[in-house]
Amino acid sequence: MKRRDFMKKGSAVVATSVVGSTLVASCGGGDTTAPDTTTGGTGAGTGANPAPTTPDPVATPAPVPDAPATTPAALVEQTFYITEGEHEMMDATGVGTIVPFRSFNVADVPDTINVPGKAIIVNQGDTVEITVVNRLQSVHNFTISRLVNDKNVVIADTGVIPAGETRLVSFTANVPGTYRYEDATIVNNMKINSMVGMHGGFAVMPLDANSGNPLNDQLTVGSRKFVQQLFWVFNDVDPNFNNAIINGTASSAFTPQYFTMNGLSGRPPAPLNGSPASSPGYADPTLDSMHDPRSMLVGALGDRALVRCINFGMAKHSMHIHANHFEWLTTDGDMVDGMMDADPVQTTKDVIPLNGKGGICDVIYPFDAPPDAWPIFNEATVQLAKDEGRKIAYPMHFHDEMTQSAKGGSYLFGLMTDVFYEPKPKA
Ligand SMILES: [Cu+2]
Repeated sequence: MKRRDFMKKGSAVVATSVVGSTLVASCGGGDTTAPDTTTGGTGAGTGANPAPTTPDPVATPAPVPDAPATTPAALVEQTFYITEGEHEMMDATGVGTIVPFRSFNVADVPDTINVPGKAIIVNQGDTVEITVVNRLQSVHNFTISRLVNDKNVVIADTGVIPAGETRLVSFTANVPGTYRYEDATIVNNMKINSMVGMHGGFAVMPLDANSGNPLNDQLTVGSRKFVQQLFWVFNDVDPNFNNAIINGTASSAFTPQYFTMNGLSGRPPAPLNGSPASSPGYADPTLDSMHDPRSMLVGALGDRALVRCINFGMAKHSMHIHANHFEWLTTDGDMVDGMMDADPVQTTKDVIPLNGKGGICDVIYPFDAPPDAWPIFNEATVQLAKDEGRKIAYPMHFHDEMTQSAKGGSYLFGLMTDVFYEPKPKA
C-alpha cells in the first residue's frame, strides 16, 4: 500500500486534531516546539464534545504493580488465572472491532482478561511464588525470562499446565533488571499464546551492598536515579490471528492491525469522520492509552521516571518522545555505553530502538525543562497552566508509521501516550 493510501482514511482526524498538529509540527524538526497546552488537547478531559462511553464488560486493565517490600528477603506471592475474553479495538469509523485474547488474569472470573498481566516488582533476594491456575481447555505454561547478550535466560518455568490444572513455581530473584513473563509455547516459530495476550512485565530491584536493604531508586547499583517507575508493555495485534489461535486453528499468517501499549491504543479527542463526537472511549483511563495511569508519565520539574519497556509484538519499533530525550540505560539486557556515567549526555536519545519478539529496554524520562523551548519553560510556566486549567502534555509515540494507525489507516488510533508536567508540590 502506498503511503498516501495508507494515511488517507484518517485524514479528517489529522486536520482537526490537536494531537495531530503536535505530532506533525515537531516530529520532523526535533523537540523544540512549545508544549501543547490547549484545552481539549491530548491530556484535557474538558473538550467541547462529551466523551461517549463504550460498553466493554470483559477487558479489565490489570492493577498497577504493588511497591516492592522495603525490607530484604520478603516472600512475594501472586496467583494468575489463565482466561479468555474480549477487548474492543477502536478506529476512526467509531465502530469498534471485538478481538479475543488470552491472559494471565489476577481475578478468577471467567471471560475476563488482563492484557498485559499485572506487572510484578520484587527485590533481589526475595522468594517469589507464582501460582498459575489454568481455567481453559487448552494447555499452557508460565515462564519468566530476560535477555543476556541476545540469549534468552529463563529464571522460572511452571512446565506444562494441563487444562483445568494448577502449577506453582517458586524461585529466588537473584539478578536486578527487567524481565518478561509469558506463555512460551512455540508453534510455527511463533509464541502463539504470548502473542494473543499471555504476557506481562517482571522486575527485580537491587540491594545495597553495605546495608543489605533494597534500593528503590536505581535500576542496578550505582546507575542514575529515579523517583518513579512504570512498565510499557507493547504488542502488535492481528484480530484474524487471535481468532484462529483461540479457536484452535494453527495460523502462521500475521498482519497486525492494532498497536498497543499496556493493552490500549489512542482514542483521540478530535471529531470522527462524519461524527460530531470524540472517539468512543476518549479520556476513559480503561480504554484510552493517553489517559491510562499505567502508561502516562506524570511528574514535576526535576522528577525522573524509569520506564521498563517490553515489546511482545512481532515487529521492531522506534520509541519516540517529545519535550526531552530519554536516558537510554539498557537494551536486551546489555548496558548502553555511558549508562553508569553521572552525566547522561552520551545516552540521551529522542528515538530508541526496541526489538520485537520480546525485546526489552530500560530508559529514564527526565522531567526537565524542554531544552530549546520558547518562551522559556520553568516552574512558573507549569503553575500558570495549572492556574488557568490547562494541561501541559507532550506525546510519546512510536516513530514507525504503521503503529500510529489502527485497522490499516486510522491515524491517531495507534500506539501513543502522553507526558504531563504538574506543578511541584508546595513545601
Ligand atoms: Cu512525535
